[in-house]
Amino acid sequence: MPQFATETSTGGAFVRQPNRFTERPTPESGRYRLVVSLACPWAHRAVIVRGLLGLADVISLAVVDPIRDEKGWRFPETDPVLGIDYLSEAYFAAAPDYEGRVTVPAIVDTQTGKVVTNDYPRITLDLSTEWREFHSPGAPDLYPEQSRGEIDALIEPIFHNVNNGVYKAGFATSQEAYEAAHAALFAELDRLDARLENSRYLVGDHITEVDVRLFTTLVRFDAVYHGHFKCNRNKLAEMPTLWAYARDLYQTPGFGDTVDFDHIKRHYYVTHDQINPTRIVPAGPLADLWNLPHDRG
Ligand SMILES: N[C@@H](CCC(=O)N[C@@H](CS)C(=O)NCC(=O)O)C(=O)O
Repeated sequence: MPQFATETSTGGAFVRQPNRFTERPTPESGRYRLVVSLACPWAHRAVIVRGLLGLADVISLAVVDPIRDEKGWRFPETDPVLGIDYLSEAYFAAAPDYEGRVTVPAIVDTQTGKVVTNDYPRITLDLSTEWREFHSPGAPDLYPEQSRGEIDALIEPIFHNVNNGVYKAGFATSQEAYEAAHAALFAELDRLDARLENSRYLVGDHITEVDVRLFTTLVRFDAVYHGHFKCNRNKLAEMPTLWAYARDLYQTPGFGDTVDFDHIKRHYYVTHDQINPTRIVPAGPLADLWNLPHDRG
């Protein structure tokens, strides 16, 4: 029987499983379905990039229920396009012996019903570079060739210290592992805060892939990571530059309109029994704060 293990811990330190499905879909309009949870920061990247590039009519979107049950990610109703109730069905269609975790985001081939890729870092880069012929006119270049070195150099520490860093803090089962993750996280946020004092975005004058990747963690920070994952040296709202930067992105079309705080909070607080056994979902913070003026630009 396949296991639906949640994130694992080794020696007290959180270890993320490698992505199993790494095929790269050949771009074709109407063929693929992007399956996401609006709670998930890795899936959220793909939702934002798909929207910014104008691919909404090219790749359809399916949103799972934010609470995984014992069979994993479930569609609120049988998915009208794929005709399945659980995302795992698309994984097993591709690999009947699959024993890894069934994760979002996943791209499913609507012709075969099989998952093609759950390789989340590749998915967004491919949407930018391989799906260009389907981008809407005037779509932003989120991964411009001349800036790739700089973008990649930032993606790396942001992944380890921030995107995955919050999970390392939250899922640590030893004090040392937690403290190491917490320290690395805030050291990185301090560096980013300083970097953003003199520039609106992380690289150049335009939004790029790395802004999207940082945003999906920042937008969850005060609602979830600060309390639930104990990332609490301070709140995002107490780091003026980073907080204004995050609000600036939030107020940019294609960002804030993809954020679902209800899914985000219910997923984390209800799903991680070891961390929050009561499953109480906190009432705050106020989502309205995200619409405060940011004075950047
Ligand atoms: N596929 C990646 C990243 C995506 C990921 O972790 N997604 C989470 C939601 S945020 C998920 O689907 N978890 C399902 C599970 O652990 O069973 C991984 O395995 O590390």
